[in-house]
Amino acid sequence: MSWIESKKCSAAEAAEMIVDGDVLGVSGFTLAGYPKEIPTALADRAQRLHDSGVPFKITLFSGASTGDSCDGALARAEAVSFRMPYQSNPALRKAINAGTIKYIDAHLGKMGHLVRTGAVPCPTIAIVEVTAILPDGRVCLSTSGGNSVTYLEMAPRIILELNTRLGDACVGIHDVALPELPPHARPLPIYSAADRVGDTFVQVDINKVVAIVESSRYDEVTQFVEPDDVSRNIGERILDFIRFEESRGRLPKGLAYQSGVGKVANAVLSAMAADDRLQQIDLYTEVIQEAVLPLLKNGKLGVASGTALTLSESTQKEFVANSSEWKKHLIIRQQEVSNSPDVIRRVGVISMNTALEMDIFGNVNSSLVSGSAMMNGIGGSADFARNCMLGFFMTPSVAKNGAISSVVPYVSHVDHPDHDTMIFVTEQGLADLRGLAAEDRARLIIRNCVHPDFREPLTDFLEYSLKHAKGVHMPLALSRAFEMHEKFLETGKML
Ligand code: 0RQ
Repeated sequence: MSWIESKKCSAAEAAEMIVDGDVLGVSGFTLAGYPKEIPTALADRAQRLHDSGVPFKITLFSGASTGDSCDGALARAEAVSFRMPYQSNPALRKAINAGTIKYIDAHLGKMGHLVRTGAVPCPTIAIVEVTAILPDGRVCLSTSGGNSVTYLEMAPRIILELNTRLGDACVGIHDVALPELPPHARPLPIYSAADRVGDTFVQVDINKVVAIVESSRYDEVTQFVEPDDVSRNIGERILDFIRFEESRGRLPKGLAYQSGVGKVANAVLSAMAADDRLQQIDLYTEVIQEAVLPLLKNGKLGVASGTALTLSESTQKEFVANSSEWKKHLIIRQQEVSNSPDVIRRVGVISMNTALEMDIFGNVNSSLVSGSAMMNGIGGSADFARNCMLGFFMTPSVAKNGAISSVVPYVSHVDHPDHDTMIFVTEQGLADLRGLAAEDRARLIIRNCVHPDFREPLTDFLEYSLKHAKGVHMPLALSRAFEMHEKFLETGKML
């Protein structure tokens, strides 16, 4: 019997190999390419142990968010004590905000580096979804690169979830390489989104493989929803601005695009696909999401380089059916590479990410509602925002049917400081903050981006601050910085 056949077992048997206190390094990034059968079986096992009074919790490291059969199932079974570096699951989010799961949201480009340098615990077991295992121990990763290579290299034990649903569709899309560690690390020679520097397969030490579990489950990604008017409006403003910058000679041809998660990010990609004036473009991004497909189908996509291919079930089937054509346009990298500051600067990226809230001075909060309740995390947005050539933060000007202004006097949590932000966009308009001092930034943001209902209170705050703040360089009156947030917490409305 081959070593591969000898390691095959059921998900329940593999789950028995995981012990209380294990640190799991799982594949998966933005709902793509995570193990499904094993975490579900592990959640069942944890539930049974808890029912009989036996404690059982694990630490869960991933690339980014995983689907409900991993993050959701384990959170509902109360099987997770600690989670890094990104999530978007409602059950997990609830436990994080209730304080029953400790969570650190980290820059996604840095997570692998933290593990490789010993700054966070080394995974005791890697659980990675693959689509092929070769007799010599090489494996083909599935729909995400994430931190899978790091976890496979670092963990002393490996469980492979061999998913057959994708056939050989993923063979050839991966570019398997990691940056060298300092000191004196040499650069990865990636100069454009299309450059490949690594191998297609990952070499695994077969002596570390303790189990192989077969699966045919799809990534749990919801169906793409067409953009609403507000999102479409924001997308069109961004494209108009890019054209304006190009016409002034301030943007060289050939920059690649990065687009974040969420409905507004999808709308921008849809607007690009529909724009007749847009020539072929490359993406150097992290999530290659469904909205990229119209670009591919109408011949506008050169190469999309990312670390995850996040597709709904029906589109995963389409990918399998057309993989030989799609593969010409797709490169999946490890997230230390897709989100590498060094590479992002060299390639030259136009970056577009969504904010929860922005302030009149240029700071952005992407992660914490009212400064304390975790939404998803910072994700890779800062890897791109700080290192891009041109960076947009976008959001509808109001949330919760107008009860909340997305532009506030001062953000309740800073993910992206004013030093890292360039252009704010809402459906009201766009503010180019580059080269503007604090008071000028504030006046432009209030004039161009704020919903009419909130322009007066924000102007009032600015005028008060100019009179009462300790200095006028950054006119921020501390006593009133959070009065809109406090009002919302007290009454459910910021006004
Ligand atoms: O709540 O679902 O209860 O209605 O926040 O907001 O408008 O649906 O926006 O889906 O585009 O997500 C920032 C969360 C936006 C996302 C965020 C409420 C709003 C709604 C969601 P409901 P929308 P989207 C690449 C880059 C950080 C990571 C990142 C995100 C819910 O884009 O996680 O950029 N970004 N990664 O009602 C209170 C406010 C609010 C608010 C909106 N000011 N206060 N609630 N909401 N604004 C990918 C990766 O890194 C993996």
